[in-house]
Amino acid sequence: MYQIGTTLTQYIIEEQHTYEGASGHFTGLLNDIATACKKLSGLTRKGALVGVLGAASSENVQGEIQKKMDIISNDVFIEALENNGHVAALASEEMETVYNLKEGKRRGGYLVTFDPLDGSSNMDVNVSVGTIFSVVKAPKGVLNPTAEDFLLPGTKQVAAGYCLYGPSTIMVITTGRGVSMFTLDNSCGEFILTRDDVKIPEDTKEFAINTSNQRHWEAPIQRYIQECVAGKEGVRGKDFNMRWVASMVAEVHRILSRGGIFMYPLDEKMRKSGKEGKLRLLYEANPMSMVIEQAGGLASTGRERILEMQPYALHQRVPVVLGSKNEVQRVIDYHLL
Ligand code: AHM
Ligand code: MG
Repeated sequence: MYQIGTTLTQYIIEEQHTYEGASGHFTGLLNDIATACKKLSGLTRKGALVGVLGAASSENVQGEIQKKMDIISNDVFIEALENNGHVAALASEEMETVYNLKEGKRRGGYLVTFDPLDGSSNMDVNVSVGTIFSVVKAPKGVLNPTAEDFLLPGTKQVAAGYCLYGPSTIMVITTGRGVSMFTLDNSCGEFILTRDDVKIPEDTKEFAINTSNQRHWEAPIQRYIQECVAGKEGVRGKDFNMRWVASMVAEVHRILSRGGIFMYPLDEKMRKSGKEGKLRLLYEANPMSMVIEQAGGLASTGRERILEMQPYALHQRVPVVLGSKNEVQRVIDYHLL
C-alpha cells in the first residue's frame, strides 16, 4: 500500500525496487505512458479550440472511420514510447501491423499494445474517452518483433491500465500487485495517488450493456438481463439500475469505483457476419481484465477466463463480461446450463 498523495513518479520508482535486478526500463516505460496520457488529457480538454474534433478521411484496419483524435492520439503514443529505449515494438487499434522502431532507435525489453483513444465517438459530444494499455516482455534477442511475438495470453501481462479523460484525468495502473488510481493535478503536471488497493464490491445492482442489440443476444444474456429488469418483483428480488456510456474506460472506471457488471457479449448478428465479439482481446479485453481481476472482480467471455485465452491475431475480437465477482459468476453459470 502506498500513501495517498504519492506521485506516480515516486510510485513507479518504488515499484522498481521490489524487482530484483530491475534495470529501470520498466520505470521509464510507465513514465513514457504517463507522458503520452498527459498530452492526450490536454488535447481532449482543448477539443474544438485546437481543431481535433470530427472524422478523419481514413478507415482503420477494422473498417471503422477514424476520428481525427484516433490518429493524433496514436501518433502521441508512438512519439512518447519510441525514443527512450524501453520498448522493442508497439501495436495499436489504429495500426494494421506491428510498429517497429525506426532504424537507429534504441530497443528495449517490452512490447506495448494500446487503444490510444477508446470510445472516440464520444469526443464530438464531449463525453468521457480513455486510453487503454497493456505491457508484456519482448522476446530476447529479436530486433524487429512480429505480430506472433505479441500473441501472448493476458496472464503474461506485466502491467496494464487505462487513463480516463473525464471531469478529472485519472490513471489506473496494475503491475500485478493490486490496482492503484492516480488523479492528474494540472497545477503541477503530476499524477497523484488518490486511491490504492482498489477493490470492486462483489455484489452490484448496476448493469451496463447496449440494449439496442437485445434481439440478437444469446439465451444466457437474455435471461440475465430479463431477471435484472424484473427487479424486486422478479427472481433477483431487488431493483437494478442501468448505465451505458459507450466508452469502455468510463464503464470500467465506474465499476472500480462502485461495482457493477459490463457486458459486450457475442450475439447472433455478429456470429452471422463472422465476428467473434465487438471488443479487441489484446488492447481492450486483456488489459481491462487484468485490472478487474487485480481489484477482486472477474472477467470472462461467458465461457472462459479472458486472461487465459491464447490469441491468434493482433486485432482478434472477443466477447466480454466483467465486473463484480458474484454477478459475473452468475452470467458464467447461465452459460453452463
Ligand atoms: P472503439 O475502440 O472503436 O472506440 O470501440 C470500443 C467502444 C467501447 O469503448 C465501448 O464499450 C463500445 O465500443 C461501445 O459500443 P456501441 O457503440 O456498440 O455502444
Ligand atoms: Mg477501442
